[in-house]
Amino acid sequence: AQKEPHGGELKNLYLSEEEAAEEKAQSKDWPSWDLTPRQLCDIELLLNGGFSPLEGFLGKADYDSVVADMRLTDGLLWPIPITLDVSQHFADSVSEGDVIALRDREGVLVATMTIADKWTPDKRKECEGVLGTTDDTHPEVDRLLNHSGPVYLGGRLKGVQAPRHFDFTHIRHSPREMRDLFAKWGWRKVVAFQTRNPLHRAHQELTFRAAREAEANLLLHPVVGLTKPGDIDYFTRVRCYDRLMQHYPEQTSTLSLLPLAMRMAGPREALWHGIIRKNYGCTHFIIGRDHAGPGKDSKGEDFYGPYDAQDLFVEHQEELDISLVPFKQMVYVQERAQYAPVDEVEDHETQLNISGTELRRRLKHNLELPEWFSFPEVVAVLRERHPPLTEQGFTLFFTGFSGSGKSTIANAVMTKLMEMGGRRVTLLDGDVVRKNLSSELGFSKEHRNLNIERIGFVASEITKNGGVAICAPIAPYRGSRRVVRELIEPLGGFLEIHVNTPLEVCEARDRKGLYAKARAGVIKEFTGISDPYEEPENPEMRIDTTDITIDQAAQQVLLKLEKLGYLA
Ligand code: PPS
Repeated sequence: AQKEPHGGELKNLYLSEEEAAEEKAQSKDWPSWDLTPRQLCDIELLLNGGFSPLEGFLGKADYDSVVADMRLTDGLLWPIPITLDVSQHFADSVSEGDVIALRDREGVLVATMTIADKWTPDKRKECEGVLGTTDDTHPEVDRLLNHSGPVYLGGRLKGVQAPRHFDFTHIRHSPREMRDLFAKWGWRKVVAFQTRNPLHRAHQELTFRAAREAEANLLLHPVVGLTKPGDIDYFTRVRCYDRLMQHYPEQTSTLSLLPLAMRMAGPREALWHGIIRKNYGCTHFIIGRDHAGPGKDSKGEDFYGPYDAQDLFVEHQEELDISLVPFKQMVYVQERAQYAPVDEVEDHETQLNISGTELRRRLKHNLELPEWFSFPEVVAVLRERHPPLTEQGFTLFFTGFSGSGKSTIANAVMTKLMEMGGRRVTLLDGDVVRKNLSSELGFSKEHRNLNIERIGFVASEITKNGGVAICAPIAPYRGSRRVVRELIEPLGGFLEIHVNTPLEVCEARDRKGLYAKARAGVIKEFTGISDPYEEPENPEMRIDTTDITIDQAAQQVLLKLEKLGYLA
């Protein structure tokens, strides 16, 4: 017999086909809520029983009890609140007892919920209780305090249509499907490994040992819902896992993807992960160093101790009814040419380790990654995803007064890049953009910001796909320049270049005669004359064209690109 799910019964909240069709027909006039990416993850695991015994988003009493005591009101252990947060506007439009339609982003009906409770939670209290902190460098604190809806709705769910996935469908399983597979394969003991990172030899070693120690089969169960902001995208990770699977003995191990939205809640999250794996039919769960850790707080200290998660798990081991397989950090011992737990390394031995940060650095600069660290096939996938800087896209964002020289320098830089070859370049000059993208816009603050955000969007797409975008608008407002930077930096290079030729010089040049018209009041809201320009505080470069030629200015930009590593 397989391990019982949490609370004794594996839930399946989906209606039968006929019932679902009926529910869908009735739902047309019900208030509709579009689920956020995070809520879509939660609802998938609620509906398919991954979160058994929950039958919907938590009501107020269960929520309060989970936050304070890690338990549902019936006493069952449940460490993480699963809540439906909505906007004030939507909350005001519904009442307890109403049935609402929950839809995905395309409007497809996923489930319906009868509202049992509607309340305004104390989010700070939730942060303290669940996460042990209100420091918003913690990504979940940030989400709760700064981004989530102010009102929670709780109630039972009726599943109509499972959230749809078009990727990796052959390795996505519900708890029922997973359990059936284990039964079919004759896997009685299964140890689960949770991860949100690419796996290297250290992890493989650790999972191997865990499976061997427990005399169990292994389920690699990586999270592909939402993980820590900044993590490697899951498409890349899953390709890595797939390559890695070839290095496990056949018949012993399998890979399945878990659409979980992580909270980075450390110890409490570890318990939750264990419960979910139990629902998937696993008997053992691996917890290593700093499980589901959110990184460092605003004072540079760890939010949770490295082995707090293991300790809390041990405390609740019996109730959890899934065995902990604790692990210390694994390091490579040079003299032994083997991996070992860090506390088993002798003083005279040399331990080697490549951190995540160091890995990213080496990928960025196309430096060697030794075989002891990872498998060549895995490294190849990572290199494909992180091409060296010479192949990565970037944006040059020139900003400055009209007549400062930004368009001319931008043009010169583009021409030189074309001459060098090997790069695809798009020039998004102020005038070009105003003609093709923003022809209906004027020069109010609102319109200028809209113009810059459009430029930013186009530049981000170009950068993402490995091209070079050269932008040269005035872009007088810090806020919209920051928006553009934040949009592009995660996708490739971003260089803000302040062409800080003084206003007097620009006005004296007055190449288009605009300054004269602005002084005469013919042109209103003219930047520098009758409209503000907020100076960049930390641009990557400043160029004053008062005393240098365009050629010299363009050279400065190229030398900067060379220095940063973007030119081959
Ligand atoms: S912004 O603020 O970034 O949206 O401006 P941008 O798209 O770069 O457009 C600036 C060009 O429009 C012409 N122009 C004006 N500029 C500033 N203020 C006012 N009121 C204005 N009216 C027209 C001007 O030619 C700018 O071009 P450049 O190349 O900068 O001289």
